[in-house]
Amino acid sequence: MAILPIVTYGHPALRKKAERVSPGENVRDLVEDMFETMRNAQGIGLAANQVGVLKRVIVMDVSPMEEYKDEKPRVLINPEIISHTGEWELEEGCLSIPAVRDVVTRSENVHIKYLDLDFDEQELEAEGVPGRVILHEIDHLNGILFIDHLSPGRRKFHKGILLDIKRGDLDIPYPVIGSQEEEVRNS
Ligand code: GNR
Ligand code: NI
Repeated sequence: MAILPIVTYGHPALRKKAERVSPGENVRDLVEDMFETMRNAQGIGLAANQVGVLKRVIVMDVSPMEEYKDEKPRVLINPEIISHTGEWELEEGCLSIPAVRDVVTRSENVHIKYLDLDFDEQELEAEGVPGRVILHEIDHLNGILFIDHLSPGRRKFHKGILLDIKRGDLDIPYPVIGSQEEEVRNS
């Protein structure tokens, strides 16, 4: 078990499309580390891109929220959206973009299929916050961040803090790898 550093805004892994996991591949250790990393950072979802691993793996646990305290932790491997309906606005945040929060409009209900840790196919219909987290995390697997859904005006509003994150000038209360470290390593 290990807490992995979370990659922050500006790191190339956040802009890459993660690859499907092939059945039989061992992702158990990765999943365990992702849960530990997510909980240490007090997040309710995490996509593998956020720990620099380009595989289509998501962990989520919304049970810290009073309204969802009975929800079980979930592992979603190779998730696919079957259908989605409705529309609602919710303020989102992202462990890779700390200190930025803004309202995003997404579908309200989402029907997905995915593989569980035993590579058995599962289906899930989610709404509310669980549905929201699923859509946020599937975006990550496709290299998309929640700020991409904001209007140009709202993005401009966050420009300063985004630059701070990229420069590594922000104090973040959990282990991270910024774009700086990546540049150093590649040079
Ligand atoms: O912890 C998180 N909270 C959250 C709140 C509203 C919408 C989405 C999220 S996911 C986020 C953790 C994260 O960055 N996952 O990628
Ligand atoms: Ni996120």
